[in-house]
Amino acid sequence: MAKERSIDRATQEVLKRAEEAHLRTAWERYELQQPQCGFGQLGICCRICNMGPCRIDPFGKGPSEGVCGADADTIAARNLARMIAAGAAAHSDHGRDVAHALLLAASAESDYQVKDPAKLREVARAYGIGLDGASDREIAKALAERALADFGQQEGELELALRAPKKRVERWRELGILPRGIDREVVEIMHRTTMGVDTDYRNIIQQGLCCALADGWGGSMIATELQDILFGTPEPLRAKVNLGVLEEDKVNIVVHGHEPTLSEMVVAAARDPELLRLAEQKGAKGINISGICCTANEILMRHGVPIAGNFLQQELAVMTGAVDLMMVDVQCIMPALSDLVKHFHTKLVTTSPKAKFPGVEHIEFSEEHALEIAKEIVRLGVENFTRRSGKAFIPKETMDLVAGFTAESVFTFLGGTYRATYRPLNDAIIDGRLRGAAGIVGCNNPKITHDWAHVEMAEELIKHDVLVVTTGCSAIADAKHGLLRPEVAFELAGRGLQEICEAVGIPPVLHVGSCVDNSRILMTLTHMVAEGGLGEDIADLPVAGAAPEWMSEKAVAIAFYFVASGVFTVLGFPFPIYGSKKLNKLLTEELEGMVGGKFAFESDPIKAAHLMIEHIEKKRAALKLKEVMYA
Ligand code: SF4
Ligand code: MSK
Repeated sequence: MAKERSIDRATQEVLKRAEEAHLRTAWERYELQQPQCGFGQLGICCRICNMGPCRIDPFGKGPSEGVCGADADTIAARNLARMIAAGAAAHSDHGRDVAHALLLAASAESDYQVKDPAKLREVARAYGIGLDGASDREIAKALAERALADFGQQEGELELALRAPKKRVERWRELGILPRGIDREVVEIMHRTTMGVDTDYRNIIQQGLCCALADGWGGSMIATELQDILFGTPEPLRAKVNLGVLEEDKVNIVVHGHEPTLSEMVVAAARDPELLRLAEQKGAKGINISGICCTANEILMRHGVPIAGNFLQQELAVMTGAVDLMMVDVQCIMPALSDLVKHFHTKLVTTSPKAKFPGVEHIEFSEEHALEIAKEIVRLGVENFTRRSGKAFIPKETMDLVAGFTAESVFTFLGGTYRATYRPLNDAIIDGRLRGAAGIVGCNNPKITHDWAHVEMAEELIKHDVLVVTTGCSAIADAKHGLLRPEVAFELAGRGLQEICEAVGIPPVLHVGSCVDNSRILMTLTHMVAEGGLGEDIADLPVAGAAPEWMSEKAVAIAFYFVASGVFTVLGFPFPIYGSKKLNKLLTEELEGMVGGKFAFESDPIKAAHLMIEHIEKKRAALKLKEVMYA
């Protein structure tokens, strides 16, 4: 059973223990949900107004419209657009909080400081902020204010979206999907999809594309860029991953969620001499911070802090009995944790005013008192160490990894320290040493064997000389299976990719960060176009994207902004749209003529990888590139 659930050994071991202890996990709860609602899966139920809930009969025997007359196309498009709005809102609200932290960093008293002044200046330049003679603090203030204004901007064009290749920007303008302001595009979806407004499924999806762009080139990009400014732009580094990073004899504090504003401070607090002394007094050999999900990716990328696991491992970390405190902020936190911790000594602490759990201790985070609050949380974890009862069950599995790649460091790495350029990457694709590049991102989902689709797909692509970049829980899956080690290129990559990995010293799968850091992939694609030789638009590049185990609304927003940016994107599960043939056709065929990208749905990761390879070949042929060297 455990093997069908996950390909990860540590996960299998803890799942076995959970079964013996009659503890439920997401996998059991998923089984208890069977059969899941067919109308929901097809996207043809609507409860937008109180004349409903309404549902459309997919077999054409029952009702073909809701009480108001909305048909399957309208209902499915509205539901999907609302998923995009929710995903964009989540990423963008994260970006807003980071912008607020940057504003605080402009004052001398703040716990936050500008750590990357070069990036501060680069992003300020993108906003057209005058830099002459200005101090870091002055620029930080001006930039934070401009970024914050992007959320409420009512007219005009989002400044960061104009970083995209010229042809792409023109296409967005022609289609009327260049975002005006971040919040505005989210709100407009909510308005258009309320009862009795937009009925045209094409028009609804058009706004969905616009809102998704406001996420990728707006909210998410603001989050990534400003985090780099505040916490430092990541550099390649070595670290470890999987539940085996928990340490029996140390205080284990696990941070889980998405925003690094607090977890950065927790990393600093764990080095506090007073807290380290306290840990010693309690009988611990130190304080061990590790992470789950994207907040883990954030502190891994910048500090090499180990990752305990990805999305489906959050409950399993608690089940080891070794976690003294789990601190959560926002997004991807299972409500089940609050009951689960009652079976263990683990203290669960919520920190965001946006995410409280009934009965769970809440220590509210504020950027104004960041370090003080982080110390309070770490202290609580240290004090809880003595409450551990019995021996912890920590699986031995850990894996080495190299992470910390960015649009900038790929640039430097591939170009060599003295020649920071994308030229070698583009040339490798042009010469056929590399077939192309692919982004594999997104979550885990108990509907599919945990980590399996991520790993299979990545292995198949690198075998065919496709360089893979990865983020989020996909990156953690690949890391656990050793794909983020440079040496894996010799075992699994095609000969062309092997030669590049050897020459440059990089793994064939590059970890570029958290979910908001998918914006790094947008910038990487932009740099590739700017370097020349691979067309004039992102849609011309021999690249593709995938989210083989997606579950979150945020993944829907991400998939849409990649497609809207011109990238062919394969999802492991279809969107809930199969109740509308027209909507399916629009997304999987017709979008390509509009935005240059389109969707495919394929649950077999090997077949999905070959859809991506076929697309890459199609683009190579259009660019009249040579045959790949080692086909
Ligand atoms: Fe039913 Fe129309 Fe109301 Fe939806 S908006 S619940 S389809 S009446
Ligand atoms: S954490 S959004 S489960 S990737 Fe970003 Fe993982 Fe998906 Fe959450």
